[in-house]
Order: sequence, then structure tokens, then C-alpha cells
Amino acid sequence: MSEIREIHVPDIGDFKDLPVIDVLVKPGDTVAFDDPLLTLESDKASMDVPSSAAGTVASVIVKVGDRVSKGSAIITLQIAANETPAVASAVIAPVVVDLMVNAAPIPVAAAQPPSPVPTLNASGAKPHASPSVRGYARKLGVDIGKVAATGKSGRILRDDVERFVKDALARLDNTAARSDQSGGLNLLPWPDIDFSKFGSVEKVALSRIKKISGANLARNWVMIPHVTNNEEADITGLEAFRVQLNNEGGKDAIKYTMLAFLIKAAVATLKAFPQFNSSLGNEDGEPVLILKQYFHIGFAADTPNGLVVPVIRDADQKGIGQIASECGELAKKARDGKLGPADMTGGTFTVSSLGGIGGTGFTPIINAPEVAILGVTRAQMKPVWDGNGFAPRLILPMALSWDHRVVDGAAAARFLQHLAALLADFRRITL
Ligand code: CAO
Repeated sequence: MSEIREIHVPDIGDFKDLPVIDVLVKPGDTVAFDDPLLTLESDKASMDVPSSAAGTVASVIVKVGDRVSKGSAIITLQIAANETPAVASAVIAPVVVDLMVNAAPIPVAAAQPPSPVPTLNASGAKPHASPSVRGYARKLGVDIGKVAATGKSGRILRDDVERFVKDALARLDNTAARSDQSGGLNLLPWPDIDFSKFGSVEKVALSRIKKISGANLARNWVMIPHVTNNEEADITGLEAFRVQLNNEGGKDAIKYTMLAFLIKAAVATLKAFPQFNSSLGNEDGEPVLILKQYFHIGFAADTPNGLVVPVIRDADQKGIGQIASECGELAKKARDGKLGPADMTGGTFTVSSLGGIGGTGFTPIINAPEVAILGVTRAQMKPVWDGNGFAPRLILPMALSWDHRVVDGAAAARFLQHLAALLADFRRITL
């Protein structure tokens, strides 16, 4: 046998028509005596309304925004037969119950159930706290006996419970940071400086692309153990061939770019070193290497709004002319801000060319979840010893950043040697 009982707002002093700002229970919830049911807000503070009985919530009568006073029905509670007598026959005795949070106590009348097992604090004394604060502590899993009281006459306040939880979390964080030898990084906070103290400044909001790429680059830089290997490729013959192809073309001919040759040579090198065309994955908690049998090559494109990486799909199945014209179209789309997600996803390796701009070398950041990226800078004529004398050769500086969890320095050096050999004599690509 069980009984359905309405639970009402108890005497809340002079307060009337208080708005409900939170309903803390829903049908089906089990509540204990003293568990908070509602939060009300007066012009001075908010207060929790505790349950005057234990049971299962059958229905919730009030909702956020309703106004309640003493005697308003809050919920109906299904009370098991073995639980009813203690509460039902309890003598309603006037007691002082602190319904307030961070505010002065209000005298109310409440039904008193048999006292719960007293929780002792460190000093062995029974902790002194209102039902709502006890309910709040119970909800957070806090042993009220361990909470240090700051209220009048040793009363434990809601703030005390919150402080206890914050301290416990901080201790947990510190312990975690110590136990992982500061793997949690434990960095100094970013300096918050008012630069206008030193001179005039102008504030410019970051573009959407900068915000997105910045967050990705920061994650990749921090989470991937990057190493960058450098190599030089003699592209004297290749550049002569490229210029010849472009000179042969008519008015509407494709413009053969160095980038297109680099993409083609990168694909051939990835085929020879498949671990560079992979991603790190996880299967049943174990790391696995996902080797991709497709070759979608991204290239970094500088746009007025920031860096984007459009992707040439199946570059292994395309000729250099097609790669060059697709790069041109995608770079234009990028500059016009018209790239869609499909243009920028699925890449397996990235080429970042600063050759048209300048530089002698840089460290590209891996475009995760890829595991390597090739950066090239401006090719320059250099005197190169050919065994008999110095000969002028066009030398392309290359930088390969790679993920040390997946590949190692020897593999990276071989990758670059292979790539340099292809660029030095492009006929080798057919071998
Ligand atoms: N060495 C010497 N010259 C080079 C070169 C190289 N490696 N690569 C290109 N050039 C020359 C070309 O010959 C061409 O010269 P001409 O105008 O005299 O013919 C000029 O530079 C422009 O080359 P291009 O039309 O082939 O364009 P590109 O390949 O240099 O650039 C693109 C295309 C999309 C890569 C470029 O516009 C771009 O955005 N680059 C920046 C990429 C970037 O920002 N990377 C850094 C990422 S990390 O922040």
C-alpha cells in the first residue's frame, strides 16, 4: 500500500507570491525528507524549499515562473506504506529552519521525521546545517560532517558546501597535474596587458577563418610531437621544362605551376613511403595506423581572411595540367571566400608553398589528422660543386614536418631524398 500526498510550501515568514526560479525534481525522482524541491527568489535572496516527506515524485504541480506562498501545492509524492507513519504522524513543531541561501534564517514550521543518522564533523560535534543546505550537500555527494562552517554559531552555509567542492576539485587537479609530471602543462596564465599604456593601439577582430584555423593550429602544435627535416632539391631541369611547357601553350593554355609538379612528386613519394599518407587512430583503446590508399593532397592558400587548405582529390589519378588548373580554381575560390567544406576535407598530406613570396625555410605545422606536411620556399640559383667545378643550379629549399609518433627521422630523411631525386629528374616519376 502506498499513499499519494501533496507537498506544500511551508511557512516562509512574511514572504508571499515568490517566483519559482528552479524546479529541482521531476516525476519519477526519489526524494528524501529535506531534499530541495524548488528554488524561490525573494528580493533579498534565493531559497530552497525542502520536501516534508520522503517518496517518489508522482507529479510536479508548479513550473518555473509560477508564484507561490505558504501552503501552495508543489508536488504530489507517492509515499510507501512503511514510510508514511513516521512523517504523517509527526508532530508539527515550530523550529527554526534556514530556508535561505546566503541570507538570514526565516522561522518556519516543518514536519520533522525521525532524525537521520547524525554525521559527525572532524571535532566530533554534530554538524549544524539547515535542511536545504543538507539537501544541497547530499545532492553534490558531500559529507556535511567534513564541511567547515562559517555561519553564525557554527552553522554550515551553502557557500561552505560550495567552497568544500571547489577545494576538493582544485586538490584533484593539482594531484592529477603532479601525478602526470605536469602533463597537464600547468602553464602560466596568458598575460593580460593594457598595451595602450605604452602607446596608441588599434583593435581588430580576428576573421572567422583566423579563429578556426588558429584553434586548429594551436591544438596541432601542442598535441603532435613535430620534427622538421630540411632538404634541397635541384629543380634546374624541372623549371626549364615548366617554362618550356608554358611557352608552348596558347592564350587559353593551362599555366603549369611549380605547385602542381610538387603535388605530383609528393604523391609518388607518398606511394613509396605509405606511412606518411596515414592517420593515427584508435581501436578498442589501442593506437592503430590508418594507411590511406587514396591521395587527396591539400595545399595552403593565403587569402585576405586567412589561411585555408583546399584539397585536390585523387591527385594520383590526375595529370599535372589538371592538378595545376584545379589548384588555380580552388585558390581563386579560396580568395573569394567561396570554398565549401567538401573542398577542404579528406586531405591525406599537405603542401605549403611560399615560393612565390620568398624565404629560405620555415617549419610548417602538421594539418591534423594528417601526419606530415611539406613546406617549400623560394628556389634560388646557387653555385653547386659538380665534381669539376661550380655550376649554377636552381635549388629549392624543402622542409618536411612529421609526427614523431608515426614516423621517425630516418624515414623522413629518406622521404625527402626520394622527393628531391624526383624533382631533380622528373622522368623518375614514371619508374
Ligand atoms: N621558387 C621560386 N619561385 C616560385 C616558386 C618557388 N618555389 N613557386 C612559385 N614561384 C614563382 C612562380 O614562378 C611565379 O612566378 P611568375 O609570376 O614570374 O611566373 C610566382 O612565383 C607565382 O607562382 P604561382 O602562380 O605558381 O603561384 P604559387 O604556386 O606561388 O602560389 C598558392 C599558389 C595558392 C600556393 C599561393 O597563392 C599561396 O597562397 N601561397 C601561400 C601559402 C602559404 O601561406 N603557406 C604558408 C602556410 S603556413 O602559414
